Amino acid sequence: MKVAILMGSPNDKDKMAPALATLQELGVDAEEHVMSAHRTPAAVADFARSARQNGYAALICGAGMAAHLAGAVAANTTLPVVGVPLSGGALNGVDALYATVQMPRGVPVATVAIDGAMNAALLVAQMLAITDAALAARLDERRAGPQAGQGVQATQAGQGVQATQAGQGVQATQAGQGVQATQAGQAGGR
Ligand code: C2R
Repeated sequence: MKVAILMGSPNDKDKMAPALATLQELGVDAEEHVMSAHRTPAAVADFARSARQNGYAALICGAGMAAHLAGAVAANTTLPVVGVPLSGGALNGVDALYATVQMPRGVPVATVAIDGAMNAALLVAQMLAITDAALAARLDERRAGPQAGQGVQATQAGQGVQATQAGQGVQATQAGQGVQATQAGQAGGR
């Protein structure tokens, strides 16, 4: 079983890099491909339609602006599709968020936060771990680690030490959203 990480443009690579890095860190086989529902629609449909028979277990799709990639992929497969709206353009990702998350009934795309490539990878890994006890153990170990579930990549992106300093480190993991969020009445609010 492997995971496809699709993105609409080669210019999305940096923002999508945490998905590949996180899956590799967890020992999940993953591949990146650039394709676009707008620019290469036939390639997107072909890839999605043949994904299951080609051994993919899930598809992560990152795109910015008028982000139709995840939806176009979901239209052509019943494998799980996780969408990553990407920042950029005049609306800085809000357009991509709405385009990705607001799918019509019957064709789901599980949408993570704007630029949430790492969470997309973790969500897919958690799906695969339903039937993979060794992967589940690696996820548990990672969640219990000093990076509060954010792993090595967060540190590389400057989110490791800073998040801990802001009170979002180990305590945040233990409490879900951390002591500060609870004090502000935001725990469980979303
Ligand atoms: P370029 O930088 O290549 O012009 O792309 C890409 O994901 C990128 O964020 C600008 C933005 O257009 C996005 N794009 C989509 C799709 N294809 C490309 N949203 C799609 O299929 O949805």
